[in-house]
Amino acid sequence: MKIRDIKVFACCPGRNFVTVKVITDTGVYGLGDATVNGREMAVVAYLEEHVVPCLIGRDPQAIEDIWQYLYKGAYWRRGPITMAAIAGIDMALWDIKGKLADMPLYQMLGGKSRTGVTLYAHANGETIGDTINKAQSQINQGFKAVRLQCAVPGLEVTYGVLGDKKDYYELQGNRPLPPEEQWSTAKYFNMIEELFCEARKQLGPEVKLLHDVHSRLTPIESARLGKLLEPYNLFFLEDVCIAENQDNLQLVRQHTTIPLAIGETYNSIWDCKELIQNQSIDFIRTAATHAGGITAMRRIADFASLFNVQTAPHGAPDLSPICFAAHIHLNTWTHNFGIQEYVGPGNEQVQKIFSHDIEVKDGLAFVSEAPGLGVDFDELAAEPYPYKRSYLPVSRLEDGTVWNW
Ligand code: KDG
Ligand code: MG
Repeated sequence: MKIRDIKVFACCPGRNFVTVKVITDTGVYGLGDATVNGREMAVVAYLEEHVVPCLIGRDPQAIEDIWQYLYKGAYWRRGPITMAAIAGIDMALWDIKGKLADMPLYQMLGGKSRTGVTLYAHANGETIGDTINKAQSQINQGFKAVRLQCAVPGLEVTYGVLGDKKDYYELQGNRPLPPEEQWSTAKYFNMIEELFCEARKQLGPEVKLLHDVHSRLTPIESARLGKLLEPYNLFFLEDVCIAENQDNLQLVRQHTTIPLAIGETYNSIWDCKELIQNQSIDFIRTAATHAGGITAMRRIADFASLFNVQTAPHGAPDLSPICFAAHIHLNTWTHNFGIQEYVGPGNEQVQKIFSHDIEVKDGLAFVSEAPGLGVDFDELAAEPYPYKRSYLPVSRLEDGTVWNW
């Protein structure tokens, strides 16, 4: 069996997705997600110019060899673009293997560790009351875990909450240049404790509450936040400070027992290694699309299990339903799985282009029994929605200093 062709699609049914389709000489094909938000076409070029020509004619069943060939063989290892390109191919090859074996991916990984995958929903509000109402409505729909993000009074736009009240916080139409947003740590601290204090009072002790700081704080401010929020029993605090200097997390750890989650921007097991083996975190948030595919996620999960770190894959809307499907398989298998981020099934066009039968009920996702990943991509349905240039926002302090977004 040989790889006959590899097609790379960039489409924008409301937001951009890069989809890889590996086609074999038997007609069996596999799909992968290679989306890097705001840098999509860099991955397309990397794949089309540097990866696809090397893979035509190869055995699609040699997943490990192809993974190592693309990783070690490039000389330039790691980085978001390289690893997303590898991930797109790797997912597609696992999809093909599952179709050939007539088995869903989770079975090939080792079978079920659980029946359903716990999801956390989002509640993004303009005020504390608004955020809590939105969380209540997620709880009413059956979610047992909700991430709370609230607008910071005095700032026009806050991460997770759009001033213009659109559905989500990033791509909104075709923005020619990155939008700029303001950040004030002092203003944030004036709001954040009350949000969780009120949420616990009104939502009760059972619901799992989470929060994403999106790397806005310094390590010592992070430690302060951890201590402030400890009484409200968060499930985890995410990206409390920047991820590059991993000693930051040790400093936070010395001051607080709040569970810490990090890793959505990490590209490889090497980015997670110190944090996991030093037990500086409780949850590793790598995504299949950004950390090198299923082959890499499997390795990260197993490594994390040695140190009691659980997996909590990133699940923002810039990861396509192909990645979501891969995560549901991985999470069904991974014994040390913690929780999966979930922002809903996407708009009508997304659902039409990427079809699957993953059931979401009572805050749990139930894996597809279809062979491979169990998701399909409708090329014709994607055609009317070509790629649109779009960027994540850039953050500045009130005095104009560029900050972490
Ligand atoms: O592309 C970046 C987004 O996916 C990110 O901002 C979302 O932090 C995020 C999250 O936890 O969903
Ligand atoms: Mg995040």
